[in-house]
Amino acid sequence: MEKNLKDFKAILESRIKGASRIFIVPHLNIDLDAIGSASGMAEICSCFKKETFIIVDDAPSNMNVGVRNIFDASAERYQMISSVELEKYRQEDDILITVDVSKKDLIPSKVEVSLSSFSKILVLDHHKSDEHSIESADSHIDIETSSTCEMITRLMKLFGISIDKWLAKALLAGIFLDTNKLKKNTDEKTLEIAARLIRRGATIQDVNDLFVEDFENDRKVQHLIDGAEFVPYHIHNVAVIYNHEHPDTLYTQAELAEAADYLLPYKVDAAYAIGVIGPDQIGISARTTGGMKIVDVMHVFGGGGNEHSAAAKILETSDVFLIREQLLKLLRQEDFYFVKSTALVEEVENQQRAENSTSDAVVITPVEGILVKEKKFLAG
Ligand SMILES: [Mn+2]
Repeated sequence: MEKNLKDFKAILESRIKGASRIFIVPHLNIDLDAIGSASGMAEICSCFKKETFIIVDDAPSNMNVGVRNIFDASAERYQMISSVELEKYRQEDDILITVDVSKKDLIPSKVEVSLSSFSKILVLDHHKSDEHSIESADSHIDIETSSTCEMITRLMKLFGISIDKWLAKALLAGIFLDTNKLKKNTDEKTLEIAARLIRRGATIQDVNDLFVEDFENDRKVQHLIDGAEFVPYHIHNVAVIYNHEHPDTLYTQAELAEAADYLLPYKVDAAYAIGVIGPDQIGISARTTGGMKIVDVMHVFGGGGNEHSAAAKILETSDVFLIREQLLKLLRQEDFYFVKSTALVEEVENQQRAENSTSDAVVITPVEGILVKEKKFLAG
């Protein structure tokens, strides 16, 4: 692996030296690994006194707090352009380096259409390549490595380029993102690289600070989750989430998805979050751990998805209660559920019997005439 990276280092050096200008492209929907590795690559190129540009099309307002922090600082240190500006900076013998991405549809389309105009293209990535990947003899794709930031840190070591405190933080942030803070895809080498960056001045606290959630957004989603009702249908449990207090609250489909995701670990076959997503538009986001055919349910509402996550957009209504009722009716149909093992059915039925004789938390909703337990789980 190290030998491969050494080979790549030699190629990179000769390509940089032969280039007029260098353009670095991280993937769209930029994340901490992409912006960190783009910054590190820009640092390497600037050590060769080459004019270097990082191409980012994402609107800063759409970035999360941590990405925005690194992006803003990176834009102060390096030349950041959008793909629309690319043409005016182009010269002959320019090279393009993609970082944390190899697939054509994950880079700005304006860059994709001009791929053939670059004298050389280099790809540095840790994602599996496929038929949609950019073809280049100068690629280094290593899916064994935790992150592109880990690769960049190794490259900088091979080049003997010093890493300052800010860059150390940016690179460690990328490693943290892709390893879920060193909890996955982490081996001895990753830890060594992390330690190296910490010695260069990155602190765990500084990096953790980049992972803060947006408080307002978090409160909004939590408030939506407060409206969850847990509906037991025979042996199945489903969570339906909606804002009964303020049914007109505007949500994004991502917020609905976040709310549905949140409920999944609580022994439900599926969770559905319903909310207004636009004028006369209601969104439903559905999640399942595998017990329910949520795609089939979302099909009824004109939506779709895959076996674990699905969604629908319903037009010409903003009546959350109406959609909830329609959904509850569908959820009573047995054929939307996967069959459970007899042992599990027995266990659930026993628990139901035990609970029904003691519980006073069961209420009958007048609208539906079905059993609804507010914020209480059937099988605990
Ligand atoms: Mn990555």
